[in-house]
Amino acid sequence: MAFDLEGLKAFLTYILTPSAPVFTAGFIIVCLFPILLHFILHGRDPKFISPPSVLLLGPSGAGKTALLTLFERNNSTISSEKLTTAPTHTSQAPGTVSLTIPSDPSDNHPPKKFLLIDTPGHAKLRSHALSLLSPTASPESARSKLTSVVFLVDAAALADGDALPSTAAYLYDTLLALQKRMGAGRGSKAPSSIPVLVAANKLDLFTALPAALVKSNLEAELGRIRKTRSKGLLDSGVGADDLAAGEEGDDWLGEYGSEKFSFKQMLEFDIEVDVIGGSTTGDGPGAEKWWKWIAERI
Ligand SMILES: Nc1nc2c(ncn2[C@@H]2O[C@H](COP(=O)(O)OP(=O)(O)OP(=O)(O)O)[C@@H](O)[C@H]2O)c(=O)[nH]1
Ligand SMILES: [Mg+2]
Repeated sequence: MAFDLEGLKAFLTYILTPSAPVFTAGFIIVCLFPILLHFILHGRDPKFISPPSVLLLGPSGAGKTALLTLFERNNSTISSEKLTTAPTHTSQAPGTVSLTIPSDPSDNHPPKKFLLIDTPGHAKLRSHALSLLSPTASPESARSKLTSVVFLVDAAALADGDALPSTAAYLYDTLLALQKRMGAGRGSKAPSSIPVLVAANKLDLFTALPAALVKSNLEAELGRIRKTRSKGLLDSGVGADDLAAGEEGDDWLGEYGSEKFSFKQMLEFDIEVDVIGGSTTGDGPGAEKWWKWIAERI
C-alpha cells in the first residue's frame, strides 16, 4: 500500500511538473479526443450525422443541374448552404446542396432537411452514381440515408426517338441496381425501399412528349432491353433451366419471365416508380410536383 502511494506520488509529481514530454502527451490527447469522439458517434448512427439524401440521376443534358439550381434558388429564402463545390472540375464532380422542406401547418411536422445530390450524366461517369445504389455502398455514402431517386429524362429529346435507347439503358441499370439491392437484403434485415421518380423534363417545349407517352415509351424500350440482355445470357451458354433454377435471371428486371415490362412490376421488389412531367425553365408546368413528390418521401 505504502509502495503504491509512493508510486502514485511520483507519477503525480511527474505529470504535474511542466516538461516537454508531458506537454506533448497532453497536447496530443486534447487534440485527438474530439476527433475520436466524432468518428465513434458519426460512424454509428447515420441519422445523427447527416440528413437523408435524394439522388439525381439521368442522361447528360436532361436538366439535373438545372433542377438542382432551381430548387436551391427557391429554397434560398428558407435556408440553403452549399456543401460541396468542386472548383477544379465542376462539370464532372457531383454537387450536393442542402435543402429544407418548410414546416407544414396542416400536419404539424417541423422543417425537414435533406441533401440533393447531383451526378454527371455522361456515360463514362455514371459508375460512381450507380455504386451509391448498391447494397455494399461505401460507408461514406451510407452515412446519409438515401430516401429516393429522381431520374430525369429529356422529354423533348425522347420525342425524336434517338435518345430513347440510351436513356432507357441508363434507367434499366438504375432500376436493376435497386432491384438487386432489395434482393441482397433477403434473409437479413430488409433494406428500406427507395422509390423512383422518373421526371419527364422540358415540357415547356412544344416538341416534348407528354408524361404518359414518356412512360409508355420507356416501358416498351426497357422491355426490349430486357429481352436483348437475357438473350445475351442464353447465347453465352447459360441454359434457360439454369437461369430459372439458379440465379433466377440475375439481370432480369421486373417480373421474371413476363412478356412485357411495366413499372408496376417493380412493386414486387417494393420499388415504387412514378412518372411525372415538369420543367425547370421556360413557361412550362414547373417543378412543383416533383418537389412535392420528394417532400412526401423524406
Ligand atoms: N427548355 C428547357 N430547357 C431545359 C430545361 N431544363 C434544363 N434545360 C436545359 O438543358 C440543358 C442541360 O441541362 P443541365 O442541367 O446542364 O443537364 P444535366 O442533366 O445536368 O447534364 P450533365 O451534367 O451533362 O449530366 C441546359 O441548357 C438547360 O438550360 C427545361 O425544363 N426546359
Ligand atoms: Mg449537370
